Amino acid sequence: MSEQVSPTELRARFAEALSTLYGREVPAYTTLVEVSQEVNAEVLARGGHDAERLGSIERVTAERHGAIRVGSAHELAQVARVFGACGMYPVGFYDLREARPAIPVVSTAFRPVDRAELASNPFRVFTSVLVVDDRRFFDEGTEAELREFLGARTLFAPELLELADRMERDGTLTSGDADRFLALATAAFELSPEPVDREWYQRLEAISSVAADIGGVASTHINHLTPRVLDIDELYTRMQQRGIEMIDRIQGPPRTDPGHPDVLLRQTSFRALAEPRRFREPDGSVVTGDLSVRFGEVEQRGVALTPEGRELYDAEGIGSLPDDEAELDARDLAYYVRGADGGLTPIVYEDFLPKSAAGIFASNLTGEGRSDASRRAAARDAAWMQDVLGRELHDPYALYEAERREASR
Ligand code: OOG
Ligand code: NI
Repeated sequence: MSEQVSPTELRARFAEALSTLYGREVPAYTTLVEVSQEVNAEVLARGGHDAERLGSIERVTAERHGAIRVGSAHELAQVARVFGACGMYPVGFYDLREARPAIPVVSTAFRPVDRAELASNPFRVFTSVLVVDDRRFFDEGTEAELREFLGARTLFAPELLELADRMERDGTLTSGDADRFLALATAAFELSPEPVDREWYQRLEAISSVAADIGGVASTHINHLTPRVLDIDELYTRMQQRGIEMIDRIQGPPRTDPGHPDVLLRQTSFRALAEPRRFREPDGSVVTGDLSVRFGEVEQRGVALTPEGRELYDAEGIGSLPDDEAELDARDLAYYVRGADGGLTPIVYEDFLPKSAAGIFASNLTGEGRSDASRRAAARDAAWMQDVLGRELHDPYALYEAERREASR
């Protein structure tokens, strides 16, 4: 019998394959990974066991999140099958159209949902889908053109989807099939050499550079791949020292003082680097130009907040939360598991923050874009997304609750 591959192993290998691909495509990413690992080793040496309260060093070293953007409900449903094969399921609904500047997408994150799976490999992908019928961005003519363009492209080969479905059905693939899955899935997220139609791309870019990145090209690509670091302030300084210009701030809660708990998620990024791309000009000729759409990002994760904790944080800022873990737990503001000895272990925040995501998108725009708030919005919500995905859209709070309940039994 040939060797078998599990969804867990497939996920770890997929994350690694994308990391190799992205490092080849965006060399500054490799620097970011190196600096993250350097900082993590130092935090570990300094903090010992405490440094691993939010995840083992093995987990954190392998940990990545990616971001991808697709054009239609049909493409989103296919993405769900590819990630489903890797034990990654949709969690949460994010509406980036509410951001300033507004981005014409809604999003979810595919990730493992059980603690053991997260510990084995926590790979997650923030996935956005263009809202082509939102009149604040696209008039009827542009919507029709977008639908036609997106309807004519194929992001995922039928063979890839067939292998994905087999993995979901059987819970295993032969090693040969797993290799094939990985080759096809990784290639699906590679930057395409296919020429970009200059006129079409620029027309979309005037509305939103994210719309152009999605609907202006015939394939998709990872937009960024993000390592996890245990001290993002230290990383920020070191990247600047290496001559990599970071965006002006760290998104999310400010740094906490030593001994105080890290909460939620802190992120920072460096700007899109211009990458050579081929363009088809209106006269039919093909020339080389460049586009700046991809970038580097790094994250630091802290304890997950309960709905009450999150409400306080969103309304009043980090200062409104107690900086003592026992009190965060006693007032049910953050998720902790109480051990037999009474000690608290934080449940790490595994999701994203809409405000920070908006900041990450914004740091990556080539212009403000153009939208008309007086026109009709398209209805999109978690129920819409669940329907399109054809599978449960998990509520992040329900997952944290369940985890706390089970671990405390
Ligand atoms: C996604 C931006 C959001 C994050 O880490 O919050 C994101 C994108 O640029 O496609 O990745
Ligand atoms: Ni990101």
